[in-house]
Amino acid sequence: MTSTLRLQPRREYHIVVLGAGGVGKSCLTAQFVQNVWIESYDPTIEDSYRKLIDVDGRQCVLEILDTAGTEQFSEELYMKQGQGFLLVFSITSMSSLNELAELREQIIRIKDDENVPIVIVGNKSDLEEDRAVSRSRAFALSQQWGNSPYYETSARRRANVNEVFVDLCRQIIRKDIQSSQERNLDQAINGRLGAIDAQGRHNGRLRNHRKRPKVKGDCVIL
Ligand SMILES: Nc1nc2c(ncn2[C@@H]2O[C@H](COP(=O)(O)OP(=O)(O)OP(=O)(O)O)[C@@H](O)[C@H]2O)c(=O)[nH]1
Ligand SMILES: [Mg+2]
Repeated sequence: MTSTLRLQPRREYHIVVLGAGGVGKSCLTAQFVQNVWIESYDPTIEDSYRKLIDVDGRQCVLEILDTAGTEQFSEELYMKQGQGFLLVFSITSMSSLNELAELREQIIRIKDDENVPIVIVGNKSDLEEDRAVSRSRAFALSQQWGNSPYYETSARRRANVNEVFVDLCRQIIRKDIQSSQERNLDQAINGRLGAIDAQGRHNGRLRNHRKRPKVKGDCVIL
């Protein structure tokens, strides 16, 4: 029994970096993965990276997908595969913030999950003099989006870069542990039912507990 309840989380996590063109997705990713700063702007088609990190003593391999700012056909596929999403805008561009709403809706629809791990990232914080999005505006959005954490980063100065990836990774790990606990519990219950069946002693209460509600017309009988 205890062995079936032991947690065996997967250690490889898929992260997708999304946001409008030019907000700094590739620069953030390059700083995180390779510790380099890229001054030039070379629009991305699609790049992926792998990085091993330690999160609270747990070794995680991150598979990071750096996406194109412009809409791509592959979007749906990588949203399906992604377990956590960095939604990046530039603090110097209100329209880049506004573009995130649609991306978030798309993620939730495709994953069919309101609680997908997400971190909202306001990049280019070194350009304070060009700020077009106030902190309070971004915080309001983060609250509206179920308290998804909000960070301001500077890929140029390497500020808060590790933090956003680690926060996302922690959210994914939490979710991973939760779902493996649920799976194990389900297996334990099924195993118990199987054992009861094998002994020919059906326990009516347990069985009823797992019955789906009967639907008759508009009326649901629980
Ligand atoms: N000042 C400043 N400039 C930045 C920062 N991050 C990125 N940039 C600059 O912004 C431009 C675009 O950065 P990218 O990382 O290529 O942007 P992207 O989001 O990957 O763009 P697409 O691949 O087209 O979607 C580059 O010229 C970067 O040097 C930052 O934190 N501060
Ligand atoms: Mg890019």
